[in-house]
Amino acid sequence: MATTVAAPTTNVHLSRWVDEMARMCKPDRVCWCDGSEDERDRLIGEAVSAGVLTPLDHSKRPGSYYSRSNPNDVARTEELTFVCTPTREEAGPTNNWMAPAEMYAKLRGLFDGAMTGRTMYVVPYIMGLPDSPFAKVGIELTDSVYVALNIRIMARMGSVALQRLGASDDFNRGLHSVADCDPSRRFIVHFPQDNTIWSVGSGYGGNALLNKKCLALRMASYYARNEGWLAEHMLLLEATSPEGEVRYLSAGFPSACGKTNLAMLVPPPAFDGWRIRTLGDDIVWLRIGEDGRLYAANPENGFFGVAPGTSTATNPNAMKMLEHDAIFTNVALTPDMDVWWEGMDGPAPERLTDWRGRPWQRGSAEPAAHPNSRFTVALDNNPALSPFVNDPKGVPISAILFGGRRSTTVPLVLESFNWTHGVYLAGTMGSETTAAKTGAVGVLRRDPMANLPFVGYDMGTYLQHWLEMGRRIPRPPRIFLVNWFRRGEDGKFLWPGFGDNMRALQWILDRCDGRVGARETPVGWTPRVSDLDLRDLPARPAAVEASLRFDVDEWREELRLQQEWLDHLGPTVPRALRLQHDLLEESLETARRVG
Ligand code: GTP
Ligand code: SPV
Ligand code: MN
Repeated sequence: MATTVAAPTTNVHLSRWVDEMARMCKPDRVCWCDGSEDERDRLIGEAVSAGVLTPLDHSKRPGSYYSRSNPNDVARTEELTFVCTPTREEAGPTNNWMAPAEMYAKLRGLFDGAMTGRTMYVVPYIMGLPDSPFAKVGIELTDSVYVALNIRIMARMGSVALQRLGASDDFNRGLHSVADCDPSRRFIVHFPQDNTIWSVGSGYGGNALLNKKCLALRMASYYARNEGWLAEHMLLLEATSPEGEVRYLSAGFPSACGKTNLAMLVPPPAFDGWRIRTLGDDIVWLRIGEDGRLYAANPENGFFGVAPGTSTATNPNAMKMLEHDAIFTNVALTPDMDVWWEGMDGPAPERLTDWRGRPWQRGSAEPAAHPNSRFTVALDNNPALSPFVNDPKGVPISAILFGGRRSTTVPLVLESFNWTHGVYLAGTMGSETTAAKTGAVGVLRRDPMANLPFVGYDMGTYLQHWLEMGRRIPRPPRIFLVNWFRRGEDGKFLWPGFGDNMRALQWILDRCDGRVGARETPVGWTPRVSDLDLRDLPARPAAVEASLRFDVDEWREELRLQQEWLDHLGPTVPRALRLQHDLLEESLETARRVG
């Protein structure tokens, strides 16, 4: 039975809830986290003794550790993620649902005694800046020291959160146990009416760090709809032109589709004088500011980024920020205790230990690092962090980008005609699936605003909320679609991507100021080749041309799939989006006839 340590809080709502959860989970010990450095060292010590973390060679990577998860637990499990609103309709057709009472009963069975022999860490945290009126306090009770250490990096964790909470009972109640890590007893469950999240059976990323996808997106989106703001799966960046103009962009791309990389972009040499600085790489909260612009803020305090593909060539800022005080999960280990993953600089070492702990040799058929292997580091590690990341007001955004992985159809960049058209393009956007979630990779699925797995209520209602937000923002940002992943007939990417995405960003910023030309297609504005600055681009002109191409037949098929998607979403889909679909269909037919 739990030996409850005196809680370092006089908040009775909190101490009563912790006692109640401890009575159910029956941990051997309850440990309240204060967020101090002493505590971090102690927790790391516990994690190392338990074999949860392995120290890397601290002469190469000071303060850095390695972690390997259960091979059955390497990505978010969307099929086991539930939104338990009182009615099924509130959760809508894109969320799994069960009646709250039934779900609580089922989960109580799984949590009963789940922490026997373990420590229950009480992890208080804040999403948002501690002095922001919009910040949200959560408490996660977890039997995973890995989770406690990751939240310490990803959020403002410890006493700062208890201070902010005071005597209030307005905090998210998160309960998490890895339990026996059996996928048949794994559930990630949201109860929006109770501000409660229960997650059992997984220790991985978005399944277990309840502050992140669960609170800052699913729960937050539910509250945002009622309160008139947006919680989005987006990066946030600052672009400074050679003339010194500073502008902000946010971009919603699905998991493992390029947010971290775009947020940390280093412009190519031809863009001398341009500077991109990062504010966030995964989650953005957006609110209408007093001056009528849309303001964005990153509620997180760290990065939980995809390792494979990260190199000095693709993302030098990420490589620099990983030099110290990082946790690496499911990458490969070198014989001299450093990390490696596919796509890192240089050839693969001859021998490695793969993400499952097995010996691996160069040329082996299987990857050494899991495709969804990740790093965890603090925002402060980023050498190109915007100073405005700590501004509680957030930053005013000029444009919102949406995009995904599309081997066909979607041009490099497409500007919407207006807000409703932008919401249509984003709300019907498709992307090929990645290793960030369990299941098949490379399957085209619709992913509205890149937020399909993270909207905590009915999707049609969410799209209506986006339309209404447009009406309420006096000076709305422009909406663009981008696609870095179009392929040629040889199956290769047509566009070099990464730093060269600056060329698309420049066009986008110039469009916002009416400074550059475009070609009108039936589905939006695209740049002509001559509208882009392509100096020193490492790509063939024919490939660039192909990446910008609008094809009537591809778009007829796209419109058909978009129609199917709207039908699937059902009666709550806004009428404006159905009418927008019909208008686009009509424009395409005209284009086909007239050429
Ligand atoms: P989550 O953390 O899962 O939400 O993902 P993310 O959107 O931050 O994705 P990230 O930037 O980590 O990129 C995922 C993968 O896409 C990595 O392997 C990158 O190397 C690759 N990638 C990113 N940008 C580009 C690009 O412009 N072109 C190409 N070809 N690949 C890219
Ligand atoms: C994603 O899958 O979109 C991620 C990683 O950013 S996780 O935190 O696991 O959700
Ligand atoms: Mn993400």
